[in-house]
Amino acid sequence: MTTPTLQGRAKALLERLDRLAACSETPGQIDRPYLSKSHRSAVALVESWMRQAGLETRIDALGTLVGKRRGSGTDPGMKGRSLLLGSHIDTVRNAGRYDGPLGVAIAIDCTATLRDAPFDVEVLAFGDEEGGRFAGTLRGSRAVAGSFDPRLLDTTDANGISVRAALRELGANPEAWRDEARAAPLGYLEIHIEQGPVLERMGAPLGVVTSIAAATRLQLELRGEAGHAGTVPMGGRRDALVGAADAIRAVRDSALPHPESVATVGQLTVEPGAPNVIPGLVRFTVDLRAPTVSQRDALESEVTRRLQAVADANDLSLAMTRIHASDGCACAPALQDRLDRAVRSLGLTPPRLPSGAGHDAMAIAAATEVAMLFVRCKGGISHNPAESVTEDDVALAIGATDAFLREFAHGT
Ligand code: HGY
Ligand code: MN
Ligand code: MN
Repeated sequence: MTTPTLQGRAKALLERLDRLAACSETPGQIDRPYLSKSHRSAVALVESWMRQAGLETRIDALGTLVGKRRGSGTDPGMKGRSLLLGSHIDTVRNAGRYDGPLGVAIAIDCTATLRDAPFDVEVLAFGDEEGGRFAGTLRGSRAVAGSFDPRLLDTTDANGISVRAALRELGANPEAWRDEARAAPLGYLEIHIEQGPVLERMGAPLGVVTSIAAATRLQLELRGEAGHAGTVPMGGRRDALVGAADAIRAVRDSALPHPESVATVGQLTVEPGAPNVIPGLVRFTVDLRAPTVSQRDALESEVTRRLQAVADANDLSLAMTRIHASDGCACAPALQDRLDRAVRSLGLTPPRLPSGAGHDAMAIAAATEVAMLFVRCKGGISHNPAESVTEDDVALAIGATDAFLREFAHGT
């Protein structure tokens, strides 16, 4: 049997991702929340890929699909030690098909390179990277890193279903969450689309990630007074939606003076939401990112100050809950250099760049050194069905991953 070329592997891999895109809650778009029916069908499909690649598979306590290739056993010092690879297979609403799954599919495809490595290799297909269904994220990767907070099992979705109950429906055993912490992993590699325009602007197919931004996600409530739209004079209304309009602008204005920071209102609901009722309650989210924890915290303080001023000016009450926070992480310099050599072995010179997007690597960094390889995506578009990569760039990503793993395993 001839060894498939990088191009052939990339073509087959992209066809697999096209099939995975059909695993969605919503026909005609990609919408795959953690522990949903579509996540379960995605787990079944990706598990078949893992088994075809000769990996032992299991679903862990937090719903992460794990594909394992055992080491050769030639080095007693490496017994039970794992190199971790992976990314996520859950998605945002109306998502693209590569954010997460591309990294999982490349990791599975490249495990063959580690056939006679002295250590185990595990491919981790995480299911809770995006958040959205349940407040909080990174449950799976935090469990692997040994930093999981079991209270996150009792978070409930909009229908009152808990993470714990949804895990059981997937066939996972959430009570075993402690067992998922890996003892001294050898390292973690995540391949991921850049989700930004930098590589495209530099004409570079691949990039080496230097760090991942710190992030905070807030849930806010502005509460006024519902009333009859026809009878309550404009003066003296306590209209929560007018207040929210001022709040959204205040969030944006908080970030404008800081070019490396971003602030976004992504979700908003209005109650009671009737055309002839003055809105009494608005709930919305704020997503904050900055290169460092101190810059992130300073931005959060500025947003909080401005939102309280908006509430006061509109005679509204403000309630704020931090539903997610990540300190981001630095990618290990030695692994960055190893990735750099791997990409250069293809005749390319990879830029080094930070990631504004969050990744499971942030959580895994609590337990081991992490590295990320970025793949160029068209227009930097992501979290959007127009997300796209080229077969050539995916072939290069596969080649670079093979080279990284070969050097990691054999120093060659
Ligand atoms: O929001 C993020 O940065 C990631 O896509 N979950
Ligand atoms: Mn994403
Ligand atoms: Mn992602």
